[in-house]
Amino acid sequence: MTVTHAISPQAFPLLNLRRVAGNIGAEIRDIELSANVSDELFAQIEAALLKYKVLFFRNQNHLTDEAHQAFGARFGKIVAHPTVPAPTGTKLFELDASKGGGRADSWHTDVTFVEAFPKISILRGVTIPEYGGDTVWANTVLAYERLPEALKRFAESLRAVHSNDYDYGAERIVAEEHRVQHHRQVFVSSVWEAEHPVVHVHPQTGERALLLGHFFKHLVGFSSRESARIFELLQNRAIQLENTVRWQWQQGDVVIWDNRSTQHYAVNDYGNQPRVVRRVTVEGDPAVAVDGSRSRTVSRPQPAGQQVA
Ligand SMILES: O=C(O)CCC(=O)C(=O)O
Ligand SMILES: [Fe+2]
Repeated sequence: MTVTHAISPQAFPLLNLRRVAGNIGAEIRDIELSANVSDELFAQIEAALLKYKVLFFRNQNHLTDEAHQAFGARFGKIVAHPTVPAPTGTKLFELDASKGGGRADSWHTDVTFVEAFPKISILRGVTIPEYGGDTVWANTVLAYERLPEALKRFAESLRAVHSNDYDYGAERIVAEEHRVQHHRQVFVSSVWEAEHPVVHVHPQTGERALLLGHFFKHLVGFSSRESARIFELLQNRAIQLENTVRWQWQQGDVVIWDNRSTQHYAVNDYGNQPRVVRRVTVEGDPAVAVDGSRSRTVSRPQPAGQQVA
C-alpha cells in the first residue's frame, strides 16, 4: 500500500521534529532561531516547511523585532503589508486583538489580493492569552488532491479575483463596529485586486494547491451567486478538520507557514484578554496555473508620479 504524506523525520537529521497532526504541521524542538543558523540547518528547516507546511517552535523569547526580521530575510525579501502601517521602524504586520484589525478570525491565505502574494509568513507570539486564541492551519494541497477527478479538472479551469475590499462581516458572526470601521478605513485605504488561478502549481514542490480564502471576491466569468456557491464547495474541502492542525500558543512561540499551500484562521474565543502577534512576511511570486498562465494585477494604487490629475 502506498502511504502518501508519510514523511520520515529521519529526512531531517539536524531537526528534533515531532508531527503535530496527521496531515499538516510539525513542531521543531531545541533550536534557537536566528539569522545566523547554519546553511545546513536552514536548508533542513526549509525542506521541513515544504513537507509539513507549518512549523512550530517554542521558546523563542530571545527574538526581538529586528532578529525576527533578520531570520525572516533568510527566506527572501521581507515586505510590509500594502495598506496596514507597520510598527515604527519595521516591516512587521502586527495583530493586536484590542485594536480594529487585530483578529484574523476567518479562513484566509495571506495577502492574496496582490499578484505576487507572500510565499512564507513567520508569526511570533508576543502576548498570549491564558486560554483561547489558538490558530488553525489547513493544507490546501491535500484539499486539492482529495477532490474527485472531475472536480479537479473543473477547479483547474477557474480563475478568481481576490480583493482586500472583501465582505468583512460575511464570515464573522460578531463583526464589531470598530473592527468594520478599521477594515474600511485602514485595511482598504487603497484597493488591491489580483486574479489568480483557483488551482496553482507550487513553485518549489510542483504540488497543486487550491488558492482561495476570504480575499476571494468572484470567479471570472460567473455571476456572484454562482461564484459564491462554487467557492463554498471548494473552500469547504480545504477546511475539513482532518485537513488541519491547531496550535495552542505560548508566549515566545514562532510559527512559520508556507503561504502557498495553506490557509489559516485565528480562533476568536479569548474575549478581552490581551493578545498580540507580530508577523514577518516574505515576498512570493505570481501564482502559476496548471496550464502555465499566471496571476495578474486587476487593480492597485497608481505609483506616485503616475497619477492622473
Ligand atoms: O493571529 C493569528 O494567530 C494569525 C494571524 C494571521 O492571520 C496572520 O498573522 O497572518
Ligand atoms: Fe493571516
